[in-house]
Amino acid sequence: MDSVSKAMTIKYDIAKLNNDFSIHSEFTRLEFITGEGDIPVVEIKNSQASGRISLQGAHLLSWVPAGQEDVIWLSEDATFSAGKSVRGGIPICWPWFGAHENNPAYPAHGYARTVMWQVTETTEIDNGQTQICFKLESNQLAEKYQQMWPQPTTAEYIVTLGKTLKLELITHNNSDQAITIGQALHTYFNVQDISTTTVQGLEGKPYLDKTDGFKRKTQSRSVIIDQEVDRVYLETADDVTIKNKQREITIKKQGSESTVVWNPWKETADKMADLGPDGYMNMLCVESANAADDVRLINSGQSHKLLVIYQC
Ligand code: TA6
Repeated sequence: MDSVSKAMTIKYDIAKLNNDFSIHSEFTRLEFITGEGDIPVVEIKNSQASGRISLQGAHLLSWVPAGQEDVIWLSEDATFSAGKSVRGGIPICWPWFGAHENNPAYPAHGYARTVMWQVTETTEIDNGQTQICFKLESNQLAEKYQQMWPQPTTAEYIVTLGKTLKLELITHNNSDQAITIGQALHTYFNVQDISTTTVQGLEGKPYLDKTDGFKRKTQSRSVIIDQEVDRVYLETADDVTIKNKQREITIKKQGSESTVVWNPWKETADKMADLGPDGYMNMLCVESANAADDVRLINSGQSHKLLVIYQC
């Protein structure tokens, strides 16, 4: 199949996706549309919340609990095109976090955020929430990705959207050897005003400071953002809360003992093409991760689950 026919298949798959997975009930509407850049997007609305997820990267773009502002920040200058990650939302960093260990030419944060994921199931849950499941089979991807990650591995991503947002990222090692994965749900939170925002729950924790040559430091009190912050906090299995005048967002997690906090601040943001004018003032990434010494070894035939719940 040539590239033109392939692109057309993606477009016409919308009808099949709706045929197989759409939900139209009294309380739930789940529908696939062709989004910007011809990339399929699933739109969900139920009695508790609404949301949007791009099938490229299984990238959640919006989560709006009823009566609230979007909890997720999406840059007004975000671009949507095949094979390119989107600035904002919840990029899935997988199967490595940050720079690749041995090959600097491989994409930062892995490739999962730039490839199409398959939808496997949609469900209306009794309590009014909606669940959608995605899958990525590493050995069904283009050759270049299989060269980067030759071990047959399946990633499953289960999104349960309601007044809380539950995200489960499960990695199955289908190969006959152990694998080591790094990952993160690189969530951009909509904080509206960074100057009044703090992150609580990281007090006393060690962190690696990327802005200072990855020096190991200790967080004394709650985190405030008044300069570029790019840190991997270690030993962080407990809840973290983002607080400001508008609201509190609590992050609960399992299968993760590292937490990345990132805000590029003005100078770095100005060098980025897609963060938007003063975008850094409205966003904060707090990422539930398996990064640095928290990467996970998965034995042959075994799985690892990263589970995160956001509540506000
Ligand atoms: O998670 C923090 C971080 O790794 C930062 O160092 C910063 O580069 C950011 O992610 C964004 O990365 P991206 O590859 O999306 O431009």
